[in-house]
Amino acid sequence: MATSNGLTPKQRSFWDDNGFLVLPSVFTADEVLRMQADADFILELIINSSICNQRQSRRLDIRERQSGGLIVRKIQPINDLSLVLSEVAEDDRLLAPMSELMGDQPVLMEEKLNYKQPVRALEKFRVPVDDDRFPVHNDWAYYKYNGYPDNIISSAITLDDCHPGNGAIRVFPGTHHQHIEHDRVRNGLEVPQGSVDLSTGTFLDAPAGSVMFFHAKIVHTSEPNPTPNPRRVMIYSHYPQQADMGIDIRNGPNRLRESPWEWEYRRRKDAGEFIDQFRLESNS
Ligand SMILES: O=C(O)CCC(=O)C(=O)O
Ligand SMILES: [Fe+2]
Repeated sequence: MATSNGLTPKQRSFWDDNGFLVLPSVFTADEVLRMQADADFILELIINSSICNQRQSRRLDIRERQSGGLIVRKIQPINDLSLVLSEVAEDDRLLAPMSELMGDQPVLMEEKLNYKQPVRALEKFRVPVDDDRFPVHNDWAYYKYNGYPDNIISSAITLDDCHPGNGAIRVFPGTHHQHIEHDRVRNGLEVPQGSVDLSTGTFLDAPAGSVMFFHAKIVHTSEPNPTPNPRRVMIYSHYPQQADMGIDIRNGPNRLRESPWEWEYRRRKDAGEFIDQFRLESNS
């Protein structure tokens, strides 16, 4: 039987035990198309404005694959660039179950769009030879430096079908019960070797439009996406209102730093002084 906000007792106890919960196909095919279109818009905007301004946007995480070619790992933050995606952050289909799991009103803390999207060679980018994996970590290892509480909930919305073959997120159930101190590694922070059994884990294996809620302390990772197609996941993180942490303390400064460069690009483009050099082949 569903509770008032729609989660069943079974779903709630699954969350308590495991630290994550997947709700398949929450968003309709039309809504997914609109989110994909805005993901494309943001990708073209950030790459073209980086080329136009001859400086790489701080929003853009792009790497050169060992096998050659560039891959966009993520763009962060993004809500100030998309009405569709900023509205999803407030959607009741996210907030109602989340407030039930959190026991408080969720407040948006930050958001990112993890693309894992190969892009055609652009000589303009001098980027490290690396890949699009995410180390074995929990997100609170990062958030705690800003004094955030450890009961933040993130929601990962699949914009493409996700499966073990395209670099899907893999979570390690139950690891949210006890925080593991992380080591610094090349790509950020990682749990020490041997602290989590890497032969285990549950893949976010779900069609586009699904939602996975995950606890800030649950350990997770993802392997590179070996396919030629994007593996896009939109991730919003909300903190409990009682923490009263203000607005966007981790990413606010980068929005302010990047916005004038994006406007400069738009003005030069509108004036015919700059022609876009990057176009996605088709709007997916
Ligand atoms: O998108 C993924 O595969 C994992 C992302 C992740 O763990 C993060 O952005 O913190
Ligand atoms: Fe993460």
